[in-house]
Amino acid sequence: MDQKIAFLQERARAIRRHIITMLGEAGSGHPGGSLSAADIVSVLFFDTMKLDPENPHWPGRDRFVLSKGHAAPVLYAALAEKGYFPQEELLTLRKLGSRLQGHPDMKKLPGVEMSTGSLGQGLSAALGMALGLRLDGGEGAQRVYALLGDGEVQEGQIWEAAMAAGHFKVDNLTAILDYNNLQIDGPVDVVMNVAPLADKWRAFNWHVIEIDGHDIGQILKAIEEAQATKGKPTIIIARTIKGKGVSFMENQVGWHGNAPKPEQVEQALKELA
Ligand SMILES: Cc1ncc(C[n+]2csc(CCOP(=O)(O)OP(=O)(O)O)c2C)c(N)n1
Ligand SMILES: [Mg+2]
Repeated sequence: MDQKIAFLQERARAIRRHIITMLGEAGSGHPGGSLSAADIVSVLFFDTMKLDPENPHWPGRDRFVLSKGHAAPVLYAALAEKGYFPQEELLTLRKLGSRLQGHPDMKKLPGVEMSTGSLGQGLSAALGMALGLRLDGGEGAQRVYALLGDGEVQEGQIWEAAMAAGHFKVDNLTAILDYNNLQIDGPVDVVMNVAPLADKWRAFNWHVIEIDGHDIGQILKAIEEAQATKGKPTIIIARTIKGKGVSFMENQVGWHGNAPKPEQVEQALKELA
Protein backbone atom coordinates (compact mmCIF):
# COMPACT_ATOMS: atom_id res chain seq x y z
CA MET A 1 0.00 0.00 0.00
CA ASP A 2 2.76 2.46 0.97
CA GLN A 3 4.47 1.70 -2.31
CA LYS A 4 1.27 2.36 -4.25
CA ILE A 5 0.76 5.67 -2.45
CA ALA A 6 4.36 6.74 -3.15
CA PHE A 7 3.92 5.83 -6.82
CA LEU A 8 0.70 7.86 -7.11
CA GLN A 9 2.26 10.81 -5.27
CA GLU A 10 5.11 10.78 -7.78
CA ARG A 11 2.66 10.68 -10.70
CA ALA A 12 0.79 13.65 -9.17
CA ARG A 13 4.08 15.53 -8.86
CA ALA A 14 4.88 14.80 -12.51
CA ILE A 15 1.40 16.01 -13.50
CA ARG A 16 1.96 19.24 -11.54
CA ARG A 17 5.33 19.79 -13.24
CA HIS A 18 3.68 19.35 -16.66
CA ILE A 19 0.92 21.83 -15.72
CA ILE A 20 3.46 24.52 -14.83
CA THR A 21 5.63 23.90 -17.88
CA MET A 22 2.68 23.90 -20.29
CA LEU A 23 1.14 27.05 -18.89
CA GLY A 24 4.48 28.84 -18.85
CA GLU A 25 4.98 27.97 -22.52
CA ALA A 26 1.40 28.91 -23.49
CA GLY A 27 1.44 32.18 -21.55
CA SER A 28 -2.19 31.67 -20.55
CA GLY A 29 -4.47 29.13 -18.89
CA HIS A 30 -5.73 28.01 -15.50
CA PRO A 31 -3.12 26.79 -12.98
CA GLY A 32 -5.06 26.97 -9.68
CA GLY A 33 -7.85 24.52 -10.43
CA SER A 34 -5.51 22.24 -12.38
CA LEU A 35 -3.10 21.92 -9.46
CA SER A 36 -5.86 21.39 -6.91
CA ALA A 37 -7.11 18.33 -8.82
CA ALA A 38 -3.73 16.70 -9.53
CA ASP A 39 -3.87 14.12 -6.72
CA ILE A 40 -7.42 13.05 -7.61
CA VAL A 41 -6.55 12.78 -11.30
CA SER A 42 -3.40 10.82 -10.49
CA VAL A 43 -5.39 8.19 -8.57
CA LEU A 44 -8.05 7.94 -11.27
CA PHE A 45 -5.65 7.58 -14.21
CA PHE A 46 -2.92 5.53 -12.54
CA ASP A 47 -4.91 3.28 -10.25
CA THR A 48 -8.68 3.31 -10.64
CA MET A 49 -9.70 3.44 -14.26
CA LYS A 50 -9.58 0.62 -16.78
CA LEU A 51 -8.02 2.30 -19.82
CA ASP A 52 -6.02 1.34 -22.89
CA PRO A 53 -4.03 4.29 -24.28
CA GLU A 54 -3.16 2.17 -27.35
CA ASN A 55 -6.85 1.77 -28.04
CA PRO A 56 -8.52 4.92 -26.68
CA HIS A 57 -11.99 3.92 -27.89
CA TRP A 58 -11.91 0.41 -26.36
CA PRO A 59 -15.56 -0.14 -25.38
CA GLY A 60 -14.62 -1.76 -22.06
CA ARG A 61 -12.91 1.37 -20.77
CA ASP A 62 -14.03 3.49 -17.85
CA ARG A 63 -14.85 7.12 -18.65
CA PHE A 64 -13.56 10.37 -17.17
CA VAL A 65 -15.41 13.65 -17.72
CA LEU A 66 -13.61 16.84 -16.73
CA SER A 67 -16.74 18.85 -16.04
CA LYS A 68 -14.57 21.79 -14.87
CA GLY A 69 -13.08 21.93 -18.35
CA HIS A 70 -10.87 24.96 -17.70
CA ALA A 71 -8.62 22.57 -15.75
CA ALA A 72 -7.68 20.99 -19.11
CA PRO A 73 -3.94 21.05 -18.28
CA VAL A 74 -4.40 18.45 -15.52
CA LEU A 75 -6.19 16.15 -17.96
CA TYR A 76 -3.65 16.66 -20.75
CA ALA A 77 -0.79 16.02 -18.31
CA ALA A 78 -2.37 12.76 -17.13
CA LEU A 79 -3.09 11.61 -20.70
CA ALA A 80 0.51 12.32 -21.76
CA GLU A 81 1.93 10.57 -18.67
CA LYS A 82 -0.34 7.63 -19.44
CA GLY A 83 0.99 7.43 -23.00
CA TYR A 84 -1.93 8.68 -25.09
CA PHE A 85 0.39 11.09 -26.93
CA PRO A 86 4.03 12.23 -26.71
CA GLN A 87 4.84 14.44 -23.73
CA GLU A 88 6.44 17.04 -26.03
CA GLU A 89 2.99 17.74 -27.44
CA LEU A 90 2.05 19.26 -24.09
CA LEU A 91 4.08 22.30 -25.15
CA THR A 92 1.53 23.00 -27.91
CA LEU A 93 -1.15 23.89 -25.32
CA ARG A 94 -3.41 26.69 -26.60
CA LYS A 95 -1.43 27.10 -29.83
CA LEU A 96 -3.32 27.49 -33.11
CA GLY A 97 -4.02 24.09 -34.66
CA SER A 98 -3.02 22.15 -31.52
CA ARG A 99 -5.04 19.16 -30.33
CA LEU A 100 -4.59 20.62 -26.86
CA GLN A 101 -7.13 23.42 -26.92
CA GLY A 102 -7.69 25.73 -23.95
CA HIS A 103 -10.64 23.50 -23.08
CA PRO A 104 -10.79 19.76 -23.89
CA ASP A 105 -12.07 18.82 -27.36
CA MET A 106 -13.21 15.19 -27.72
CA LYS A 107 -13.06 15.44 -31.50
CA LYS A 108 -9.41 16.44 -31.48
CA LEU A 109 -7.65 14.52 -28.72
CA PRO A 110 -7.92 10.77 -28.08
CA GLY A 111 -8.63 10.10 -24.41
CA VAL A 112 -10.90 13.12 -24.02
CA GLU A 113 -14.38 11.65 -23.50
CA MET A 114 -16.37 14.88 -23.48
CA SER A 115 -15.83 18.42 -24.74
CA THR A 116 -16.21 20.64 -21.71
CA GLY A 117 -15.56 24.19 -20.60
CA SER A 118 -19.04 25.57 -20.39
CA LEU A 119 -19.48 24.89 -16.69
CA GLY A 120 -22.40 22.84 -15.44
CA GLN A 121 -22.77 20.44 -18.37
CA GLY A 122 -20.29 17.66 -17.66
CA LEU A 123 -22.28 15.85 -15.00
CA SER A 124 -25.25 15.52 -17.36
CA ALA A 125 -22.98 14.05 -20.04
CA ALA A 126 -21.40 11.68 -17.51
CA LEU A 127 -24.85 10.58 -16.36
CA GLY A 128 -25.87 9.83 -19.93
CA MET A 129 -22.72 7.76 -20.42
CA ALA A 130 -23.30 5.87 -17.18
CA LEU A 131 -26.91 5.09 -18.10
CA GLY A 132 -25.88 3.95 -21.58
CA LEU A 133 -23.11 1.73 -20.21
CA ARG A 134 -25.50 0.21 -17.71
CA LEU A 135 -27.93 -0.63 -20.51
CA ASP A 136 -25.12 -2.17 -22.55
CA GLY A 137 -23.29 -3.98 -19.82
CA GLY A 138 -25.70 -4.67 -16.99
CA GLU A 139 -24.07 -5.65 -13.72
CA GLY A 140 -20.39 -4.78 -13.57
CA ALA A 141 -20.71 -2.18 -16.32
CA GLN A 142 -17.93 0.29 -16.93
CA ARG A 143 -17.77 3.16 -14.50
CA VAL A 144 -17.92 6.91 -15.16
CA TYR A 145 -16.05 9.51 -13.11
CA ALA A 146 -16.89 13.22 -13.33
CA LEU A 147 -14.76 15.95 -11.78
CA LEU A 148 -16.70 19.05 -10.71
CA GLY A 149 -15.63 22.44 -9.38
CA ASP A 150 -17.18 23.97 -6.28
CA GLY A 151 -18.01 27.20 -8.11
CA GLU A 152 -19.36 25.04 -10.92
CA VAL A 153 -22.02 23.48 -8.69
CA GLN A 154 -23.72 26.89 -8.51
CA GLU A 155 -25.01 25.98 -12.00
CA GLY A 156 -28.62 24.76 -12.07
CA GLN A 157 -27.93 22.00 -14.59
CA ILE A 158 -25.73 20.23 -12.02
CA TRP A 159 -28.78 19.74 -9.83
CA GLU A 160 -30.93 18.45 -12.67
CA ALA A 161 -28.30 15.79 -13.32
CA ALA A 162 -27.97 15.11 -9.59
CA MET A 163 -31.74 14.60 -9.29
CA ALA A 164 -31.89 12.27 -12.30
CA ALA A 165 -28.84 10.22 -11.22
CA GLY A 166 -30.34 9.70 -7.77
CA HIS A 167 -33.72 8.84 -9.23
CA PHE A 168 -32.33 6.29 -11.66
CA LYS A 169 -30.00 4.83 -9.00
CA VAL A 170 -26.99 5.21 -11.28
CA ASP A 171 -24.41 3.46 -9.15
CA ASN A 172 -21.74 3.26 -11.88
CA LEU A 173 -21.46 7.07 -11.72
CA THR A 174 -19.05 8.74 -9.30
CA ALA A 175 -18.74 12.50 -9.03
CA ILE A 176 -15.73 14.06 -7.38
CA LEU A 177 -16.06 17.62 -6.22
CA ASP A 178 -12.88 19.68 -6.03
CA TYR A 179 -13.82 21.72 -2.97
CA ASN A 180 -11.08 24.38 -2.98
CA ASN A 181 -13.44 27.18 -1.90
CA LEU A 182 -12.26 29.53 -4.66
CA GLN A 183 -13.95 30.37 -7.93
CA ILE A 184 -12.98 32.86 -10.65
CA ASP A 185 -13.02 36.03 -8.58
CA GLY A 186 -13.37 35.14 -4.92
CA PRO A 187 -14.12 32.59 -2.22
CA VAL A 188 -17.11 30.38 -3.04
CA ASP A 189 -18.67 30.92 0.38
CA VAL A 190 -18.61 34.70 -0.23
CA VAL A 191 -19.64 34.80 -3.92
CA MET A 192 -22.46 32.29 -3.47
CA ASN A 193 -22.18 29.72 -0.74
CA VAL A 194 -22.72 26.12 -1.81
CA ALA A 195 -22.58 24.68 1.72
CA PRO A 196 -23.84 22.45 3.22
CA LEU A 197 -22.75 20.33 0.26
CA ALA A 198 -22.98 16.89 1.86
CA ASP A 199 -26.57 17.51 2.98
CA LYS A 200 -27.55 18.78 -0.48
CA TRP A 201 -26.23 15.71 -2.31
CA ARG A 202 -27.70 13.34 0.28
CA ALA A 203 -31.07 15.01 -0.27
CA PHE A 204 -30.70 14.17 -3.97
CA ASN A 205 -30.24 10.49 -3.01
CA TRP A 206 -26.48 10.29 -3.46
CA HIS A 207 -24.03 8.43 -1.25
CA VAL A 208 -21.64 11.09 0.10
CA ILE A 209 -18.02 10.67 1.16
CA GLU A 210 -15.96 13.58 2.49
CA ILE A 211 -12.16 13.48 2.28
CA ASP A 212 -8.94 15.46 2.10
CA GLY A 213 -8.42 15.65 -1.67
CA HIS A 214 -4.64 15.71 -1.37
CA ASP A 215 -4.38 12.54 0.73
CA ILE A 216 -3.82 9.73 -1.77
CA GLY A 217 -4.76 7.07 0.80
CA GLN A 218 -8.10 8.78 1.46
CA ILE A 219 -8.80 9.18 -2.27
CA LEU A 220 -8.10 5.47 -2.89
CA LYS A 221 -10.34 4.43 -0.01
CA ALA A 222 -13.18 6.74 -1.12
CA ILE A 223 -13.11 5.37 -4.65
CA GLU A 224 -13.22 1.81 -3.31
CA GLU A 225 -16.26 2.78 -1.23
CA ALA A 226 -17.91 4.37 -4.28
CA GLN A 227 -17.35 1.21 -6.32
CA ALA A 228 -18.89 -0.89 -3.55
CA THR A 229 -21.96 1.35 -3.17
CA LYS A 230 -25.00 -0.15 -4.88
CA GLY A 231 -28.31 1.48 -5.77
CA LYS A 232 -27.03 5.07 -5.59
CA PRO A 233 -24.51 7.31 -7.30
CA THR A 234 -21.64 8.47 -5.09
CA ILE A 235 -20.09 11.89 -4.70
CA ILE A 236 -16.68 12.32 -3.14
CA ILE A 237 -16.43 15.80 -1.69
CA ALA A 238 -12.71 16.44 -1.69
CA ARG A 239 -11.34 19.33 0.35
CA THR A 240 -8.48 20.80 -1.64
CA ILE A 241 -6.23 23.82 -1.86
CA LYS A 242 -6.36 25.77 -5.10
CA GLY A 243 -2.81 25.99 -6.52
CA LYS A 244 -1.66 23.06 -4.34
CA GLY A 245 2.05 22.29 -4.58
CA VAL A 246 3.31 25.74 -5.62
CA SER A 247 3.73 27.93 -2.52
CA PHE A 248 2.97 31.27 -4.14
CA MET A 249 -0.11 29.96 -5.93
CA GLU A 250 -1.73 28.17 -2.98
CA ASN A 251 -5.11 29.57 -1.99
CA GLN A 252 -4.61 32.69 -4.15
CA VAL A 253 -7.62 33.65 -6.25
CA GLY A 254 -5.33 35.57 -8.62
CA TRP A 255 -3.90 32.26 -9.86
CA HIS A 256 -7.25 31.03 -11.16
CA GLY A 257 -6.56 32.04 -14.75
CA ASN A 258 -3.04 33.45 -14.97
CA ALA A 259 0.04 31.77 -16.40
CA PRO A 260 3.36 31.90 -14.54
CA LYS A 261 6.18 34.05 -15.97
CA PRO A 262 9.54 32.37 -16.74
CA GLU A 263 11.08 33.10 -13.31
CA GLN A 264 7.90 31.87 -11.64
CA VAL A 265 8.00 28.68 -13.73
CA GLU A 266 11.55 28.15 -12.52
CA GLN A 267 10.64 28.60 -8.86
CA ALA A 268 7.54 26.39 -9.15
CA LEU A 269 9.51 23.59 -10.83
CA LYS A 270 12.12 23.80 -8.06
CA GLU A 271 9.37 23.28 -5.48
CA LEU A 272 7.96 20.36 -7.46
CA ALA A 273 11.33 18.67 -8.10
C1 LIG B 1 -21.11 28.53 -18.00
C2 LIG B 1 -19.82 29.16 -17.68
N1 LIG B 1 -19.80 30.35 -17.02
C3 LIG B 1 -18.62 30.93 -16.73
C4 LIG B 1 -17.44 30.36 -17.10
C5 LIG B 1 -16.13 31.06 -16.80
N2 LIG B 1 -15.40 30.37 -15.74
C6 LIG B 1 -14.35 29.58 -16.01
S1 LIG B 1 -13.69 28.88 -14.63
C7 LIG B 1 -14.80 29.68 -13.62
C8 LIG B 1 -14.77 29.48 -12.14
C9 LIG B 1 -14.96 28.07 -11.75
O1 LIG B 1 -14.75 27.87 -10.39
P1 LIG B 1 -14.64 26.43 -9.81
O2 LIG B 1 -15.74 25.59 -10.34
O3 LIG B 1 -14.56 26.54 -8.33
O4 LIG B 1 -13.28 25.89 -10.46
P2 LIG B 1 -11.81 25.71 -9.81
O5 LIG B 1 -11.77 26.44 -8.52
O6 LIG B 1 -11.67 24.25 -9.60
O7 LIG B 1 -10.87 26.26 -10.82
C10 LIG B 1 -15.67 30.46 -14.39
C11 LIG B 1 -16.75 31.28 -13.82
C12 LIG B 1 -17.50 29.12 -17.79
N3 LIG B 1 -16.38 28.46 -18.15
N4 LIG B 1 -18.69 28.54 -18.04
MG1 LIG C 1 -13.15 26.16 -6.93
